[in-house]
Amino acid sequence: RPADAELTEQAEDFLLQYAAEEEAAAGPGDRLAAIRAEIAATGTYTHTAAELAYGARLAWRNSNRCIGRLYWRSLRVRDRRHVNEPARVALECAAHLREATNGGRIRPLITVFAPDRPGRPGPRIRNEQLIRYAGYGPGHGDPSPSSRLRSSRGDPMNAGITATALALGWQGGAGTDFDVLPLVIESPPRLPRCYELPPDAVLEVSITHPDLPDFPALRWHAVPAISSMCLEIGGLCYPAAPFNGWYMGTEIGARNLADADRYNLLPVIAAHLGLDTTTHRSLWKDRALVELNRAVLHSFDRAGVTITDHHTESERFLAHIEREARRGRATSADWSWIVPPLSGSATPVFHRYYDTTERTPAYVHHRQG
Ligand code: HEM
Ligand code: NRG
Repeated sequence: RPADAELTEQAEDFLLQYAAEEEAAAGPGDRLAAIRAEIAATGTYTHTAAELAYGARLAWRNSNRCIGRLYWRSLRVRDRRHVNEPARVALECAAHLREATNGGRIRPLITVFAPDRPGRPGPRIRNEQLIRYAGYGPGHGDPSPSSRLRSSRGDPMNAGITATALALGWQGGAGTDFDVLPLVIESPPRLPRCYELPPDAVLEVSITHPDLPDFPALRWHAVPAISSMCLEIGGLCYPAAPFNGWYMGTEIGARNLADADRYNLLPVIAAHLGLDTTTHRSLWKDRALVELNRAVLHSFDRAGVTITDHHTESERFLAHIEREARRGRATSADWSWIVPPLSGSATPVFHRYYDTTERTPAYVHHRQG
């Protein structure tokens, strides 16, 4: 079958890279023969635990959009390939979050669930991240304007998954701006179901400003855990493989809370700062952005939750590129994702170009359910 030939080729590419980089790996000859036989017999093959772990780390190293790649070797891997059943996937996601959160000292971690096999797709997590806030259109819930930030509620980016959860019978949404969504998990051909995350699996940080009292009542979750990307290694696809590192402050302060189509808080912060919002020339958006980002970093630090800032992380990323080069490896990157959304030109990652070659293993966005 041509599909088998392609899979065999991708498996060989991965195995050769693994053998070349990991001294521990024996010559790949026997292993390759075994993989060829397994593919001929079953149409697929099975990674060893060590291959899986190395593949997950390589996929991080190959993530051109990620500025945090200096620590790619430190990724911890939870091998849960035997887990397929949605309720157990949900339990393992909660366990992942507890282990990753680690009381605030966040650990980069991935949990890998069952792969797609011929005629037997693996489970899928419909949520974009394990922890996300519901988004409701105008008209939902408590109409009293005093208790709300804006006319619509929550995170507009998650309106779709919120509607899905509500349609599946989710009742948990209190209607605040920060309702943690349930996991929506599906193990085809069964229909998706909702699973509420236990509160002890979700650490959140209240946002306060270091020197402005009565800052608006904001919060954000401690762990960014992307759950909608497939992990591809050697031609195999792991559709449910949630992974996390820690936040860079700008992700929250310059995008999630600031974007006009997200929490849209710059006008609120500017009013709090007493800035003139009638003219662009007061740079009220810029000043509000800086104060919001100071508040995010200050609050995570005060709560003892790992977070990085864009200046530090930019320097680390260039150190990563140099370290990789010393090992004879080129690092590709996507400038438009690497340059931080605040003070780009004040960081060293701005002032250069990057090669954009894409490599595998990789984390990839597949069809959205
Ligand atoms: C993207 C930082 C860990 C894989 C990003 C982005 C940032 C970032 C700032 C851009 C996000 C955006 O603009 O929305 C970090 C930091 C980490 C970390 C500070 C701390 C350890 C990880 C880990 C993995 C990973 C552990 C995988 C194992 C990715 C991928 C993307 C990305 C695949 C692109 C996501 C997409 O296409 O939507 N990272 N990251 N990162 N990161 Fe990292
Ligand atoms: N911007 C998204 C998160 C994307 C990935 N960022 C990380 N990943 N830091 C947000 O929620 O704001 N990570 O694995 O640490």
